[in-house]
Amino acid sequence: APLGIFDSGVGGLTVVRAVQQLLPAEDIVYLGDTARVPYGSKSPETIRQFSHEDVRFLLDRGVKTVVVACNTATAHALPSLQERYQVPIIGVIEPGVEAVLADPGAQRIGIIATRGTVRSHAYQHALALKRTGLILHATPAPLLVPLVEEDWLDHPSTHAALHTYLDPMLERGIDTLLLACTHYPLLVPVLKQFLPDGVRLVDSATTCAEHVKNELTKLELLADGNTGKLEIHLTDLSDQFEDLSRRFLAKSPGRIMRVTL
Ligand code: DGN
Repeated sequence: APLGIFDSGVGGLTVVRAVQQLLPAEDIVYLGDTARVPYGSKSPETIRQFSHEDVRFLLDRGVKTVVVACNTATAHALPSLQERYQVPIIGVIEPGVEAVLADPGAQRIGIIATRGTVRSHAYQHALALKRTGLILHATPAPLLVPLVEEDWLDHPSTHAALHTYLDPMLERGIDTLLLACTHYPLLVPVLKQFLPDGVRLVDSATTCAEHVKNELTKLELLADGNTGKLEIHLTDLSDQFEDLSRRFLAKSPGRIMRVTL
C-alpha cells in the first residue's frame, strides 16, 4: 500500500522529496489543499476540520500510513487525527524536536514558522518537556512563504526579511535554528551564508523523512515490491502550482490530478 502525505499546499513536497531520497521504493499519494492554502493564518478549529478532510481523502485511497507534512496542521490537529483513525499518523513536530535535541549541547533554540504554528506553542512545549533549561526564541516568519514561492531565494527582500526576523534572536544568541515550515528548506543555502558560524540548522522536512523510515521499519510497513510511484492530487490546479511543484520537488512532478474533497 502507498504512503499518504498531505499539506496545506505544495510546500509539503519538500517532505515528499526527502522521503523519496531515503525510501525510493515507497509509492506515495500526496494531497495538497491548494484551494484553501494557507492554513498558517487560519483558526485552530478550521485547521482541524480541513486536516480531517485531508486524512479521509488519503484513507479512501488505501494508504498504510499518513504523514502530516504541514507544520501548522501538525501543531493543531495531530492529536485529534491520531485519536480518530486507525492507521499510524506521523507529524513533523516530534521528528524536528528530536533532531534538535540529538545534539546534547543544544541549549538556545531559535524557531521560525507560520503564525499558527508559533501560537500553538507545540514546538515550544515539546522541546521544554524533553530538556530543562532551554532558552527558546520562537518567531513567526510568515513572509518567507510568499518569498520562497516567488523564487526570491537570494533576493534583497528576502535578506531584509531574514534580518528582521532573525536579528533579534541572533543578538541574544542561538546555537540551533529550527526551520518549522514546509517552505523553509529551500532557504537552506541562503541561511547557511546568512547565519554566523556555529549555528546549527535543523529542517523539519529531512528530519521527518528519517522519522518516517524508522516508524515504517518498526511497524514492518516498509514497501515490498513497490516502484516508487508518486501521485499528486491538488484541490486547485493552476500553472503556478505546477511550477511550484517542480521547484519544491526538484524534478518534474508528472501528471497532477485536480480533486475535490
Ligand atoms: N505548510 C505550511 C506549514 O508548514 O506550516 C506553510 C504554508 C501555509 O499554510 N502558510
